[in-house]
Amino acid sequence: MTSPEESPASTPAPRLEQTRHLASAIPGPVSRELMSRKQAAVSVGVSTTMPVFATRAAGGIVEDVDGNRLIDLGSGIAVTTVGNSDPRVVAAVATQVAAFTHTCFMVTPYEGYVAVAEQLSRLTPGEFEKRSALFNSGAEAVENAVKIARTYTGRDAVVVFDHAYHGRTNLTMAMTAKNMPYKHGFGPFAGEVYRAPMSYPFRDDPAMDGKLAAKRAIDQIEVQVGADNLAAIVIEPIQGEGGFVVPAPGFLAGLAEWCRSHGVLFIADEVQSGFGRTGTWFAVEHEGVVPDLVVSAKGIAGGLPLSAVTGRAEVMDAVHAGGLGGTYGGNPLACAAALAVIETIEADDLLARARRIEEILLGRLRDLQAGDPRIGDVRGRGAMVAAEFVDPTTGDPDAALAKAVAAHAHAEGVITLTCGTWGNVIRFLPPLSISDELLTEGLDIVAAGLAATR
Ligand code: PLZ
Repeated sequence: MTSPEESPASTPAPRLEQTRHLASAIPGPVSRELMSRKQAAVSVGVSTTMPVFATRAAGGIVEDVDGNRLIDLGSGIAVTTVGNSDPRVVAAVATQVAAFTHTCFMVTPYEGYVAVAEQLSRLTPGEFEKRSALFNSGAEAVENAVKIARTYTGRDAVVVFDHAYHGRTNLTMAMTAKNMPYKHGFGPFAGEVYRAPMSYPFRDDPAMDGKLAAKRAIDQIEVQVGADNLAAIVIEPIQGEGGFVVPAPGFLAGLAEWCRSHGVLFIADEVQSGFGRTGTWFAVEHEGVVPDLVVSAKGIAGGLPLSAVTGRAEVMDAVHAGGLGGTYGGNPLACAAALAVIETIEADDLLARARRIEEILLGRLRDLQAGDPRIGDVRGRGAMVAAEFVDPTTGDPDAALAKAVAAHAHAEGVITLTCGTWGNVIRFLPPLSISDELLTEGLDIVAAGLAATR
């Protein structure tokens, strides 16, 4: 691995020291000042996990306006997978921004967009001819995947799952499971979206293996929707906001097989789980499942806004000419960044790095779990790992504990995110560029937070 300090001389080194450092309380005075400006200028609807304002970030560190250096266990919600301001991404974007910033691909196209689509054809699962379309956000790409599936199948209904998160636009709010904060008061929502039971091994009956969980979902879909009305199943292979729920082995394959035999498209929302995060390019690969359409975003472009729908050529080309697009979709800067991200993941073997991070995360969290019954479950793959907190006697979700542990980490300079339907899960999403030392130090602080709440 190349640390930011060792990056090639031809690319600008971020020179951000890779150590945690507390120069002030969290938040410090400059962040406090900015937070009061935020309150006076930014809608209260847009909230922040930590009340500190960033100035620079690289490797495994985010530096704030008060000179604090925070350990990054969040990657801006699974976005800066190759590391923040990775020198190769910076150089690619700098070259592109100096050449041209925008023409609109629908007006005068450019090579970068096509090159990203070619790479997606190569990297997504499935040995068949593929096409892609590029967009700006995860939600926008999920919406477009549904549009494409409806056109191809001539059917309306879409099935999503308990605990699912697919975005905040109208259609994707309908697809997202959790009311607060994502949906509350924002309806009415788009129709023809149906919810099926997810495989959630920690909370399912132990006898409910992947096959049975798939059968449970399929039975409900057949009764409540009917395969003939169903365009697609949309599923996160490992759920993100919903709690890093890893379905039981065989669940995804069971659903995919049923889809195939009923002319229903299987769409993998890999917005959070994709692009190397779990140690493979896409998380469905762990289950040997080949989706008809794959949705990418977040990690694809190292922080520049880019998303994609990639899939079977006959499906993607069922749409009428001009039916897909948008002013900024596949913006040239974002495409340049994505090509550099792909090159970086391959050159630095970041898939192996994600698997090494998995060992560290799972190993440490399982050790903690062995001595602390409040950790009900430890799960995840690669650099997408979580601990679920419960009341040890009842098994009920313990959101207050997750919140207290995260607050302790924040005060000590570790960016830690929570998630889960009940808010009782702490998730670990470090950039793959983090050092073992910083990752271990971050985990030490989380462990100390846990001990402090006993
Ligand atoms: N699908 C699986 O994880 C975004 C949301 C943060 P956008 N997850 C982070 C928040 O509170 O808004 C996400 C996801 C999955 C779709 C999306 C949506 O991606 O790029 O945020 O639109």
